[in-house]
Amino acid sequence: MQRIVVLTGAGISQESGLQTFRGPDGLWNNEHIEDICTPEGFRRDPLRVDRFYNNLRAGLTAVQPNAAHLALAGLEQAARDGRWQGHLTIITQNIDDLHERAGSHDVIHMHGELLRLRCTGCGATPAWHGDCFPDTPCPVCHAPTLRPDIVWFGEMPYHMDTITQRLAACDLFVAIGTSGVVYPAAGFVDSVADHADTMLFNLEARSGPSPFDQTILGPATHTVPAWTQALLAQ
Ligand code: BJW
Repeated sequence: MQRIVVLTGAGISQESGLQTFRGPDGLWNNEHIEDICTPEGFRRDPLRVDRFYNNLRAGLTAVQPNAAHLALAGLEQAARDGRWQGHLTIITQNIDDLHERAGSHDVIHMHGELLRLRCTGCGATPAWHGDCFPDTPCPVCHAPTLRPDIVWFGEMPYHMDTITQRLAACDLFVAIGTSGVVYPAAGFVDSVADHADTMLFNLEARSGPSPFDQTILGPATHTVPAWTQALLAQ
């Protein structure tokens, strides 16, 4: 039985129409990261941060999963049907819901989810599809203490125990559409090097020596379906 862990980044959703973070058309070209993506930025100006994520949340309704998301969901389905003797875990750094909408079930959102809020008062994490503002009451405790349920810089990513276990048990680690600059995700490839093969699917080569055994360059909507089809044909 093959155990595959796939780590996805913003690049897998780029062809669905969502901006990546870095790069020429990156989401952060018009924002200072520290104003938006840190607990300090939210404390300084919660309205600005709420508006930033309200815009992203509204934009999610206009996009659809692409062929790369669908290919990964197809691989998971093939395992359930017995057409593929393996197990696939998706660890995503993305805050969108495109893996789930493509039909994937085993998805770990290590950086949180755009379609959830978190109450810093009572700890509730309600599903949320509309706007949120600093005076929006928590649906559970009614206090105005909601924030985006997103992991900002300096905060501990979610589900690290499960992630560590899945990485330790995998025999193939695949990263798709991620620049490899944000830790701890950027270190996963090194953590599996002694027991798993490693592959990177990315639009462009990263600078410097690669920690991956194999790198496949090109748009994820082409390269990822080609890879899953080859796996299923074995
Ligand atoms: C395509 C494509 C196509 C495009 N097809 N490919 C100094 C050294 C080392 C670490 C640190 C340090 N100082 C601070 C740290 C820690 C810090 C960190 O890593 N900082 C670095 C910037 C230096 N990390 C943290 O603070 C994390 N917490 C933490 O470390 O806690 C302590 C801890 C200790 C021990 C164990 C565990 C934890 C938290 C990080 C939170 C990140 N949150 C964000 C924002 C959430 C969403 C939002 O606000 O909107 O998550 S940051 C942002 O970057 C987002 C992403 O998930 C993350 C990664 O970005 P990603 O996905 O790689 O996107 P891009 O844009 O960078 O790259 C896209 C790639 O796709 C490119 O390569 C393209 O070529 C490619 N591509 N189109 C295929 N069609």
